[in-house]
Amino acid sequence: YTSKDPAPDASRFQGEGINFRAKLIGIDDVPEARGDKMCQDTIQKLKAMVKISKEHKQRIIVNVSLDGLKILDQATANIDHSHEVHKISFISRDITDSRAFGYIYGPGDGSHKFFGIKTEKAAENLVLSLRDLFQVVYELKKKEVEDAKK
Ligand code: I3P
Repeated sequence: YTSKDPAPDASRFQGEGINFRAKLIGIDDVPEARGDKMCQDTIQKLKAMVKISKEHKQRIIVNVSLDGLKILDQATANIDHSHEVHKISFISRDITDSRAFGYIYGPGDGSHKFFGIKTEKAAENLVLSLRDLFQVVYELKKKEVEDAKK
């Protein structure tokens, strides 16, 4: 992304934002804030654990808004996780599965957690929305800084 590209439409992230139906593959501690290989290994490990457990994955809603990314339980609508944009350090496609992706969240204490997600439709829709959200938040922040200088 460069500043020459048109800024994505911010309005779709305002208010309630956008909801994606998905399932939670799993959550795991990871040592680094970023890394494709680390994410690919972790999502494979989480998928293997789901297989062994023989349990159904939890059905979730992934909500994407200016607040960041929220994971809600589909059955209860309870917000299980809420992750601000600036605490998400990495997004990773699952190269073996077009319906899966993961991201790394850092609460700010130096630890990092990987969230593995299986989307109902192509994961690309959600990944591209997240990329747009990051640009929108970046532009808003930049504008805020510029306005403060005036
Ligand atoms: C899968 C199987 C899994 C299900 C998965 C299906 O079908 O029903 O139990 O995961 O859904 O694709 P198959 O046996 O034909 O491979 P959950 O039980 O965790 O929902 P998914 O594709 O959404 O992961």
